[in-house]
Amino acid sequence: MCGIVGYIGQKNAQEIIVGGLRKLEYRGYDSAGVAVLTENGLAHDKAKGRLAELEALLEVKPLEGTAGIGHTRWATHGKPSRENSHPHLDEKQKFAVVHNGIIENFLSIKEELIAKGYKFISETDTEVIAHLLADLYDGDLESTVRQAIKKMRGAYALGIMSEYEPDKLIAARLASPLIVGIGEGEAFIGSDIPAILEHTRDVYILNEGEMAVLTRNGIELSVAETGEKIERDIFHVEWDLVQAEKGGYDSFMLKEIYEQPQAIRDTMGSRIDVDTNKVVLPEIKMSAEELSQFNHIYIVACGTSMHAGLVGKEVIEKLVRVPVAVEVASEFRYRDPIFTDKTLVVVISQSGETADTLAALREAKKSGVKVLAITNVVGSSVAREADEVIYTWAGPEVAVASTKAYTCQVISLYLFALYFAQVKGTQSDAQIAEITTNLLELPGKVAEILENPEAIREFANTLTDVTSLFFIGRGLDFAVTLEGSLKLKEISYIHSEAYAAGELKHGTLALIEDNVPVICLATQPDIYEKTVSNIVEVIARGARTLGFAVAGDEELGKTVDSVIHIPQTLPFLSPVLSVIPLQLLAYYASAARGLDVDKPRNLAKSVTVE
Ligand code: HGA
Repeated sequence: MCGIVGYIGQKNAQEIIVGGLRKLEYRGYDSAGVAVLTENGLAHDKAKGRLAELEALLEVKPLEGTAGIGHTRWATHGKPSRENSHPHLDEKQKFAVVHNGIIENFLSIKEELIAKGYKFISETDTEVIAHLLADLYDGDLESTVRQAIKKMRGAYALGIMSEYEPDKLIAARLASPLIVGIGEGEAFIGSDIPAILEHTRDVYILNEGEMAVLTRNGIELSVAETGEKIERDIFHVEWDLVQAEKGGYDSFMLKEIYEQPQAIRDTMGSRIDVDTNKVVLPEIKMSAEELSQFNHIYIVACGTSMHAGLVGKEVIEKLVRVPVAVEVASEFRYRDPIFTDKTLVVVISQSGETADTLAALREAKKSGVKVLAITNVVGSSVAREADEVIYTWAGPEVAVASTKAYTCQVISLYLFALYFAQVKGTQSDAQIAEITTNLLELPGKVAEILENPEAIREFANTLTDVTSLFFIGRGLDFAVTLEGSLKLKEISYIHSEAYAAGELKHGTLALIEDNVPVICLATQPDIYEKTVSNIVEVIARGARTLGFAVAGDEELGKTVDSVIHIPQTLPFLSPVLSVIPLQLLAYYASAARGLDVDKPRNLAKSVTVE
């Protein structure tokens, strides 16, 4: 997620914090704020929009002090606004908190606090932390933070300060990155290295569930819940600023590929109730009756989002038995689609500003049809204009070629399909539980694939002189090959086509000749043998084949030239796994050709023109 900077020392905290936030601007954000301990106690200011808006306020009314915390927000819970931006403070303004991530159980904590009389002024999940600290405060900030952390579930990187203990900052993390910087008589908090690189290159990298107490005399690390002290080696940062912005990866795309386990976890987190194993979507405002009357769905999107929609179609049809048509937005908007009062339109857009998707949404709404949006950007045009929104909590995506947004869109479509199935009663509780249990295992399985990129890299290195290649698969595998092919085209400029394996012999097979690479997905058991027959057909024409099979499949390797296994899961969840090596393949093919992976020619991140 976005940016945290904290400082305690001898210098002007506001200047150091705002300077650090500026170094994090490249990640994208919608608002910013800072809190400083001044002579008159805890003071703060915040503003919607660019950092310059905050700076203009601070110029008029500077916050004088030598300890403070700051934040650039990229909204997940509540629209971008001054009220929702961080820091968040308790009612008496004694505690200030900045937070990256999502507090999954914030609603239940909020209800408890409201029952005790606490008043909330924002829509965020983060605000609960400030009130919780005020509620739990026992005269010792450190132990209070530990108690608060025990109550919170989800993902967080936190910067905390209190007027009661002015010579201290607290940093804590679970599943969101956080570092503390070591200085002479000063210490820093940063969500990313660039935030503090100007001031120090010596840092402690906090691990899961760890906490740091920063004073002007030093930094103490401990296990957040127990207080057990931790000894940690200092990490000396050798990176320059550009490398640091990419977290040490060669490109934003690779960084974002590797962020997928966390992004998927965040997107599912609070939406799967681990006690009941059911999906909860409190953001859906329409009633169960209203939702269950839909008997026809259009999924409308462009590019990668449309490919996510193709997976969604299979999943919704399988779980709910409601027909789904997937439409390219630029076509849909002009083609007079058939709407009835039982039609639901689902639009998908990473940025929420995709011009064709937005136009399609407006066409649907003009006809009185309900629209559900799946988007990554809170408060975007698509989110504002749709009747219902499910946010993908993928975090900001910088690389033009979308990766983590795609997997989170697919996850959101699974969640929607399951919720729809629950409402319509088309799946038993046991079936739903089996699926949600398997969904929760996906982040770990994605991480497993990412740990072993070597075989993919080797194959990608053989593609430097290739001018054309093919992807084949059936059913859900075909949907994934479309995305794999698009990714390869976008960033490696190699011509590629994804084909439904059974369609090949109706024309495209004529293009297969000696040494043409064909990437074959065979992860779907019900059509496995049919797919293998098609693979054999391309091999007979001289194709060089790379196969993808599910772990435990010892057969495919006997047919194809080389095989890569993905972990086992329910077959209809496999797209989230099988797409990962295809993203890596595109990345390594592009890198091997020496291309600019993050900024492919002719393309833009957010397509806001028709
Ligand atoms: N969930 C919090 C924090 C989001 C974030 O990480 N922003 O940078 C919110 O919506 O404010």
